[in-house]
Amino acid sequence: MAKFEITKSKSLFKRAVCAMPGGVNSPVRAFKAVGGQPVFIESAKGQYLYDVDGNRYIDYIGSWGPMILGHNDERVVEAVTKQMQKGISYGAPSSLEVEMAELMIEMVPSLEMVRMANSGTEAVMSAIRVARGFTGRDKIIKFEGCYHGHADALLVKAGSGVMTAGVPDSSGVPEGCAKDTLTAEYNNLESVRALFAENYNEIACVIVEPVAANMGLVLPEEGFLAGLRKLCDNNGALLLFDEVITGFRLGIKGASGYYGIKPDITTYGKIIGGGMPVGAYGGRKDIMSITAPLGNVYQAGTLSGNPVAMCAGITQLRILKDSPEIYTHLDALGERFRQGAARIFTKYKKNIQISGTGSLSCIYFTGSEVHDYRTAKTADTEAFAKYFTYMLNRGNYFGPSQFEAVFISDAHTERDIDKTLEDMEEYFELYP
Ligand code: KE4
Repeated sequence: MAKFEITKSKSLFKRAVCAMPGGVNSPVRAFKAVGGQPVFIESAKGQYLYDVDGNRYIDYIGSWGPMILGHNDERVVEAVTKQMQKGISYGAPSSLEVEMAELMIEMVPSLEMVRMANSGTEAVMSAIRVARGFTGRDKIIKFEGCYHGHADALLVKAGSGVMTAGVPDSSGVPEGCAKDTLTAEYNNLESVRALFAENYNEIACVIVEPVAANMGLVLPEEGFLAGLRKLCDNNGALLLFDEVITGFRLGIKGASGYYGIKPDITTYGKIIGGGMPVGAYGGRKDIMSITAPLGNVYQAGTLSGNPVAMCAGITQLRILKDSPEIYTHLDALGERFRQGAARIFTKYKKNIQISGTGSLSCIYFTGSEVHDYRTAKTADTEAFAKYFTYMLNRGNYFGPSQFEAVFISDAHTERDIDKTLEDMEEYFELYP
């Protein structure tokens, strides 16, 4: 199999590892889970990434979710370029922040008030603080394998890069920070019920990825999300949907609209920034009103509501809101990918699972049906690494970890999906 020539990426990586931990600014990018080294990206357009050695890849990461329209959508670039002529950051209110908040509230029924932040981590950290402030309770419930950013209290049996690194939790998190974080099993309401019973009236909120996209891709089983809603209502706890990935991806109302469950607080990131650094949390007005300066839960950010990020996000959200056919296209491409992959696994009798919904998918190298962290962990990460490397060298750029999702954008075409499936079939032909 001819490997892509990556001479320039190699010399860049040699420098990078001297200047940055692991040579990257986010662990999963380092390719530690798949071997080899990362390629350095020179540019991106539509569904394609171009590395510094001139290799072209069909991009199935999309910057981990933000690039739902594809890279460098002209409409987003034009809006951002125009805004840049007026100023990059003010540190004072701008009309763009009002427009963004009003637009999100208009698009998502459960949102009555919104606060902007600069990352998903910041949004979740702040939302947890608001939940604790509102209920006067300290404990939270999260799910094994779900990832909610790298705030101390959330780095407990987390997914994404933590799961990829195979470290159950991060060092450097004081016992005091993690002790109030209880973990339940995804899709197991009994495990949640037990925690509520053992911690009666002490739980501020349950935080959940309504579609778990950080242990690969695990869908909520029938009744799971509704069951969480009921358990929270019966125990005076808040239900927090972490929609940093699913927000505005599973339709304009995100997962809460897709599954018809109304959370009390929702966190966002990625898509709402159009590729610029962003986060947000929002929900019921009575809850959000305890946030400073209105209430006594403090939260702040120098660049929160940054005009350039708001401009990129507003433009992207308006395109999604005005063009419902985009979601039809995303769903169809996702389905084409999953059905094509399933056909290949059957043909070659491979013990591989394919999961997904809409434009989110995951291929698990395991014979077990994956419905939670424990079953996701049965995946053969070595087998995934071999497959990943082959596909990368054929110009298909997937997340460099078995425990990340496959992201498809509106810029992808049927031809791209079919080309990727042809390469996948070739791989299993060569390596039965
Ligand atoms: P950021 O702080 O990375 O913007 O968002 C954290 C976060 C919160 N909640 C969910 C559900 C998330 O998926 C994320 C971040 N997603 C990962 C991708 N699995 C980011 C990739 C990375 O860490 O480099």
